[in-house]
Parts: sequence; structure tokens; C-alpha cells
Amino acid sequence: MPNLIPQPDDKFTFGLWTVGWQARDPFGDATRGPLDPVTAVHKLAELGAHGVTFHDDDLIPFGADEATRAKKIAAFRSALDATGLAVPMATTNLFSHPVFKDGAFTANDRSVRRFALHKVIRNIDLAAELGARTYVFWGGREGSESDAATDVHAALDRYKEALDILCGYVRDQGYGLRFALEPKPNEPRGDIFLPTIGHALAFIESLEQPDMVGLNPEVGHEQMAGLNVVHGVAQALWAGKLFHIDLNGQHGPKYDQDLVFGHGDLKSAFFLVDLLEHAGYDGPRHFDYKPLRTEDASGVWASAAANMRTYLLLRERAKAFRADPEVREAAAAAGLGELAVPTLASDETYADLSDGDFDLDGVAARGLGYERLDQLAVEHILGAR
Ligand code: DIG
Ligand code: MN
Ligand code: MN
Repeated sequence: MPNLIPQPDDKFTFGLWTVGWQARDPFGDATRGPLDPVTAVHKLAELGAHGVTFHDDDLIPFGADEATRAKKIAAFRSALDATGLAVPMATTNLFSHPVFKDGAFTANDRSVRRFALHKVIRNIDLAAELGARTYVFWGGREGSESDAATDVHAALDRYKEALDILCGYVRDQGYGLRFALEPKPNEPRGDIFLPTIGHALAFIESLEQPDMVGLNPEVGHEQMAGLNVVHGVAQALWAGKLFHIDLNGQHGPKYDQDLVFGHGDLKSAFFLVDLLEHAGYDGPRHFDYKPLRTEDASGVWASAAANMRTYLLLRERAKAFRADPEVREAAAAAGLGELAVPTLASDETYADLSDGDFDLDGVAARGLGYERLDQLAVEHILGAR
């Protein structure tokens, strides 16, 4: 049986806001009490996590005085020291307080935009102090419900301005931080700007320092948009922009479920783990999920362990799939390796193209054998091989 005990070098990390979610939703009150970040650090360390991540407000209550801020940070630091947990990523809560009801970087109200930038800069300093390497921007409130209220052109100008300012700040401070944009198509706004990996990749190229900005794709957010998250993450990797990743589960286009990783589209999760493990991603395997509202504290910790165990099981299944001689033979028969061969030879140009030697009917009639490959994958996922 493979080793399914999470190890620090598996790089599993969790947001404080995940296991700490009190399960308040638009239709019901909290079903769980608050969770002290210190408790979360110790419990996640016990489960085998490598690190924790946080929004500023997860650690320091919004509007806290300096003494409270210092006390909260000191307690967090000593828990990190006691457990050895890292803080690979941090981010800012620019979505909970009513002041952000119309966005932060793209709020029509200029004073809100200035307040948001200052809030981010303050937490970038703390993130750098705690050794974070990635700073995430999930623009949950950057969007609109009515096109009458939104000038998208101006909104993107402001979004660019904010990121250019923040890249400049990080560069001036000499922090070893990179920024990662986290796309989401909607919720809590009717439509969110930079809704998918594709939109974000295009936007990054407009920035003054595009090399400092990458992506933090979330599994469920691409799937909410009806997209194939494995394709999106593969394109982020192809562009050298997969700086971080939020792993969770989702059952297609509906509200953001933030399920345990693998508890949504399991087949997609299998291929995502295969991609992350074989395409050279060496960043954290970060879980951004919400324990079901039905759970008590024991259910919360069971859900945290489930994320890591499912990832480890899928990692084993993906290894077995790739090592399976029948899979290799089926992939060769399907000609998968040919896609890696350039379409023109190195000494050819478009002038060498012709349809003279092309067996049009024979190629059109050829069966490709993908059903066999897909079934082999399903059998590996089911543990039947
Ligand atoms: C939600 O998917 C967002 C926020 O929780 C946070 O800003 C970001 C960090 O991964 N994900
Ligand atoms: Mn989500
Ligand atoms: Mn997320």
C-alpha cells in the first residue's frame, strides 16, 4: 500500500479561512464557532500539512488596534515556530467589509481604491516578514451586476494601475514576492472582472512588470465557467505563469461549492494531479475549500485530512497509469507522441506544404483508440488496475 501519510515535502497548505469557516451562508447562520488561528496551525501540523496561508483579516480582526495586531501576530508566529509550519502565500481580504461592496481596486469611489491599496501594502509587509513567496489577488468584488454601472475599460485601467503600483512597491522594498491573480467568473459579484485563466493571462501582459505576476487558478472557479481546469492549468504552465494553485472540488456550473479536493469532478482531479506531478510544478498544493456546513469540529479536521489523502491517492493512481504497459501501448497506438513533433521539419517552409501525398480517405477513416485509453484511466482511478 503506498504511503498515504502527508509529509511536509508534499507541500500541502491550507488557508486559515478554510478550516476556520464558520459555515455562515446567504440562507443560514454559522453552524460552527470561531477557530483560533493558533489552534488551526497546531491541528494542521498534526495532520501533516506543510504550511498555512491567510488573509490579513483572518489573523488580525478588521480595524484592530496596534496592540491587538501585535498580539495576534506574535501568537501566530510562536505557533509557526513551535510546529515548523511555513507561510508560502498570503492575500488580502478586499471583499468582506461593506466598504468593498462595489469593489476595491476597481470601485467607482476613488477613496475606496486608495484605502484598498493601503490595506494590501500593509499586509504585503507582514507576508514578506513571514517568508511568503506568493501574494494572491482574488478580485471577488471587482465586477458588477449591471453594465449600466460599469465602465470595463476604466476598470481595467484601475486594475492595471493597482498592480503596477504594488509591483513597484515590492520591487522598491526588495521583497522576494510574486503576485498571483485568481480568476473567478462570478459570485459574489454578478460578473467578476478577469473571470478565467485566459482573461487573466491576457491582462498580465499589459502590466509594467508582467514577470512579477502569474496565476493562482482555483479548480472550482474554472469549472463554474464550464471550462476544463486541466486545460487551463496546462496553459498557465505553458505560459510559465502557474505561481500557485487552489485545489478543491466543484460539480460544474453552479454556485461556488469549494468542496474537498476530489469530491467534485474526480476524473478531472486525477488528470490535474497527473499534470501537476509531471509538468514540473514545484509550488504548494494549496487547498482552498470549505468544510460542509453539516460538520462539527471533528468533521472539519476529517475534511482537511481528506484533501491530502485524496491528493496522495490520485498521485499514486497517476503514477500507476503512466507506468502501466497497456496504457503505454494504447497511447503509442493512438499516436499521442506525434503531437510533440513539429509540423514542419527544421529545413522546411510553408512552400513545402502540399496535399499530394496526403491519404485523405484513409486518415479520415482511421480509428484513434481513445475510448480504450479513457477506460484504462477510469480503471486506474477505480483502483481496478
Ligand atoms: C476564494 O477562492 C479566494 C479567497 O479565499 C482568497 O483570496 C484566495 C486565496 O487562495 N481564494
Ligand atoms: Mn472558490
Ligand atoms: Mn481560492
